[in-house]
Amino acid sequence: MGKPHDHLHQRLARLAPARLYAIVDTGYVELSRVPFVTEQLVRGGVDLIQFRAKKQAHGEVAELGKQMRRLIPPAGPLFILNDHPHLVAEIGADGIHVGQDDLPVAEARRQAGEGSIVGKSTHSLDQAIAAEKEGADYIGVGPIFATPTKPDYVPVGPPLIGKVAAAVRVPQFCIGGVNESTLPEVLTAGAKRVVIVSALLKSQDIPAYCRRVREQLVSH
Ligand code: TZP
Ligand code: MG
Repeated sequence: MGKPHDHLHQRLARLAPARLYAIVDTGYVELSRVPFVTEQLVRGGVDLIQFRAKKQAHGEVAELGKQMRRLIPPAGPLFILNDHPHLVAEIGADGIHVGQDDLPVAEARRQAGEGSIVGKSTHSLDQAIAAEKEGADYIGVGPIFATPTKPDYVPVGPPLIGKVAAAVRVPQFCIGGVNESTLPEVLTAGAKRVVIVSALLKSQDIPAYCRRVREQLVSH
């Protein structure tokens, strides 16, 4: 107990059954509402919460991240930071998420702490296979559909989901334009796990939205 390897092992055990991943994205959530939205996602029972603050300065990310950490119970959702691997330990997050243009997985883990989960975004079958080989603990696959949350990306479409599932073992979270209406198509394409950003953040009742999505995820 207490060694980085044990921490990672325990975190991976919590990651394995995860199905629903939410992102607190400051492009949608005013900074003053970050704590409230975090609480609502915890109440909704999401399995992972990522903090994504593309426009905030380092110090602000650290402050908000620490606030979020206090609201996310230790046995609750895994808490993943987007970018800023060197803030993971200070915040007490469980891991780091990197994109294709960010640090390699091993370097991100070294900076975040060896007990940290590392997730990576992928946008093709080749990238998905490469991310697993590189040591990513989970991957994001998308954007499945066109989405204003990531406007510059060409959607990969649902057919990629089955191809990745057949080629990769680490958990795969389908992302991009996923919401309670598009979820049936994503599940039919072979998805078991999803990330939902704007649909959750814009919902008037986040816990209820989470419950409806989980109902679909488990009953498929
Ligand atoms: N990476 C691929 S799509 C995406 C990210 C961060 C955004 C998904 O957001 P939304 O609002 O769920 O479509
Ligand atoms: Mg990044």
